[in-house]
Amino acid sequence: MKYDFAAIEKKWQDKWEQVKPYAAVTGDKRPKFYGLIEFPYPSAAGLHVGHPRPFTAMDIICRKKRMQGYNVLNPIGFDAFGLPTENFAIKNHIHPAIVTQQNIKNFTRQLKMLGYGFDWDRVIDTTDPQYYKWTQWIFLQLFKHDLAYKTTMPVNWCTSCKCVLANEEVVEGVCERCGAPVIRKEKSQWMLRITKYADRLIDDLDDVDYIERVKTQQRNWIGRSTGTEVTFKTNTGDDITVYTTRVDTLFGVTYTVISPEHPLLKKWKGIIKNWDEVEAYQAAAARKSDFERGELNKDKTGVRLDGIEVINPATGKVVPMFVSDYVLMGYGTGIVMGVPGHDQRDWDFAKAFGLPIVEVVEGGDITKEAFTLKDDTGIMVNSGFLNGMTVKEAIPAMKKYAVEQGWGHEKVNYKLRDWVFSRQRYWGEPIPLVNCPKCGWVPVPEEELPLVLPQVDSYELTDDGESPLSKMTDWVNTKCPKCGGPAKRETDTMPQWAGSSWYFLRYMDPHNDQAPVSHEAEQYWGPVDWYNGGMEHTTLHLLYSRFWHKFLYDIGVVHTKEPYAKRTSHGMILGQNPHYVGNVSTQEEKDALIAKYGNQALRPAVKMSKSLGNVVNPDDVVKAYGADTMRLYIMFIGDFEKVATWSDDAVKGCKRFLDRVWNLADQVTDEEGVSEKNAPIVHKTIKKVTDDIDTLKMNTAIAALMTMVNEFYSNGLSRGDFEALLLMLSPFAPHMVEELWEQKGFAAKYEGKMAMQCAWPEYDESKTVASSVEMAVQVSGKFKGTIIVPVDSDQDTVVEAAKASEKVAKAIAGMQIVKVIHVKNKLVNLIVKPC
Ligand code: ANZ
Ligand code: ZN
Repeated sequence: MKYDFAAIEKKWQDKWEQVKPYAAVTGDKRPKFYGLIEFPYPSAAGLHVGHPRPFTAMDIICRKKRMQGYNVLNPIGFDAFGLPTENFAIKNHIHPAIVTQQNIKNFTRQLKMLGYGFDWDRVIDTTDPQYYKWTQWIFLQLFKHDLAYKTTMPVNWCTSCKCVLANEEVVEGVCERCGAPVIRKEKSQWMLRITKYADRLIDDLDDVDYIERVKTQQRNWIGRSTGTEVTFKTNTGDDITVYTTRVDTLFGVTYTVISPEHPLLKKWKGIIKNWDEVEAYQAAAARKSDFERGELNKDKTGVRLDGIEVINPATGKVVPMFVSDYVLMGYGTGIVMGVPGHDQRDWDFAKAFGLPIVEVVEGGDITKEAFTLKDDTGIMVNSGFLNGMTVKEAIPAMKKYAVEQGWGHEKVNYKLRDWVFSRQRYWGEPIPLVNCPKCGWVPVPEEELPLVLPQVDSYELTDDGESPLSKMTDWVNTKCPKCGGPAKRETDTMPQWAGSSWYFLRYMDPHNDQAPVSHEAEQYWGPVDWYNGGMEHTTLHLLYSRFWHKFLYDIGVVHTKEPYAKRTSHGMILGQNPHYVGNVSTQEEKDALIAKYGNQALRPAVKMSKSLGNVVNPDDVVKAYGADTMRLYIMFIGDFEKVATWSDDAVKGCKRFLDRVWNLADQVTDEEGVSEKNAPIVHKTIKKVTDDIDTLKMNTAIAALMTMVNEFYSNGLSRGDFEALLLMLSPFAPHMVEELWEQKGFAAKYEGKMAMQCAWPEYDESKTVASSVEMAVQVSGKFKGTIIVPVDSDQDTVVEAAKASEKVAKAIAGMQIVKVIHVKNKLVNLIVKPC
């Protein structure tokens, strides 16, 4: 019989649609497992080949858990508000709601096509009023708890999207979405006080199982720093305060710097003799982004404030003051003490302005660069009572002294800013507040939620940067819910991050119209046991949703402090680079590519993009090879957390493996149970696959299954051997497995149960002991992977096994083997030369 994957996949998907084997049951007695992936944004382009990587991995984890007896919640939904849909709608004159529904339909088709075991009765859509009713409700609770406020502030403004961006959405000075420059603009904005949760967002990381780089990125983003505020006297009548983490270096201060935006400058206008120069400098700084200003290795600019004198409180010495844009107004006090001997930016500045550089910590060569180590290597010098101490000792000693003298105190600062929460766009949740001339901001009564987005004639951008809703006077003009007088609705909408800040709770109880989630459902399912998602969301979505969850904990909606017990992250899938120098053979052609594409031509793989024509569409892959092959390949492609490159040839290799499994069915004998001959490989493979799935090593799990199949081919196999293979392969290639399971009579044996409904196979440690061994294979000394062979195999067997591995076959194609180095049970090295 032929492996007709298209018919088989359709047959089983239809069956799953009917019997719903993936339904999660709230309150069930089995232990629960909640596996979550980041829900997709339903773009017009459909599922990207990057989606199946995390989706398939979590699907495999959940399928195995189900077979291990867990009550599994593996949900899916759509994060559907946001700019791309709105822009598409504007361009094509279709309502964004219609565009969204079309896109969701297409995504749903594709997700079902890939055979994912989602609970389809729990699908959520953030643009559904029954969903965003609760997003609005949570916002109102934040407002009522004084965690939402409106303020005029300089915000990041994308010149192309004509929209405010959160700090997290500005990447290296440009808009994360469109790449246009981001400038500073004064605007009135709704803000959320995420900074109130800064300490908890850092400290509670100790209680969760996140991969280390996610924790580190979150800690750095929040940027908690413990230092000292030191007050300096000046000749202006005003004292100034600086923030420093190196109060030990106070004897090395040779100047001070104030930020161009600092309000004291204006106050000192009459005292500063070169005011014109200062004003011109302020204007120039306003045009730069914080990113540009904070960059290291950048030429330092600034202006000395003529007429201003500052007195170092530790030494009594007078030092000058400068204005420079490397000091940001939004951090610390907006004024710093310059210690060029021990801070690189200060060193660069001192060099540029010919200022003295004084050594106060011995250990480096400050004529070449600042000496910045703050461990025990540095010893204090030129620093009065601190001399001879290490930096570690000097910091607390100086802090104590400053406190005693009354000009210093300890201070904790954070890099984290409050979250800019409003957007001047149409396709988002309306902010449910009314502005009354008498009562101020008044919440829309909760029983009137959802506050539904009104139909507008045009959701085009407005030139004044106001939301398109502001043009809907019928909607805007309303009555004050408090006093009944005339009032106006807020016309800004929420950012896309709102709906995704709590969606994992809604999956627990998606149809509840009384609460975002019932206590019963939340107590049963919370917290999420395992959440996988992209690294790019670490400082955005992950931080925002942890903040909302902590707030919901504080008001008694949820019972856990943290939403996700475990967080992992996957690497991106890259496409082949069509302009790669390796694709051409002559030097002229290579040079031409380098001339045209620069460094880009040197990379074999690049991000997939329409313009490069290297985008892989999951539809095409499934059509050509089937969903099971696609699933297998995307897991076999490489280490899960690393970047991987798509290869059509390797897809074919996975298809060949499934063909081999299919054909193996004909060789199964009538012997029941695991055969004696295969027992070691079966038990070993069960152990390996079980462990590997738990640790996201899907690629090595698949390799182990491939090895097992090879052994079955050489040893022959019993029904028990085949049954173990099918059960283990079931999470990876569920369609094919169910078909073979049924055809070979296993369904009949287990009361009509599908393989996925049967128990995950168990292994017996004592039976795993090596009858086979893993050996390293080299070709001319280069490592080409490993093979599994029977213990003490002779050289011929080993060489044959090595040649059968794809990597080796590729490496020796067109070569002849001139010598074999064989170290029993350890290594085989095939020395080759061209034929
Ligand atoms: C003197 C000094 C000496 C500093 C030294 C460092 C090394 P973190 O750790 O990130 O909190 N700083 C303070 N406010 C600033 C602002 N608004 N803009 C730019 N830089 C600012 O960094 C704290 C250090 O960053 C502070 O400690 C200050 O420089 C600088 F050998 O003070 B330090
Ligand atoms: Zn009122």
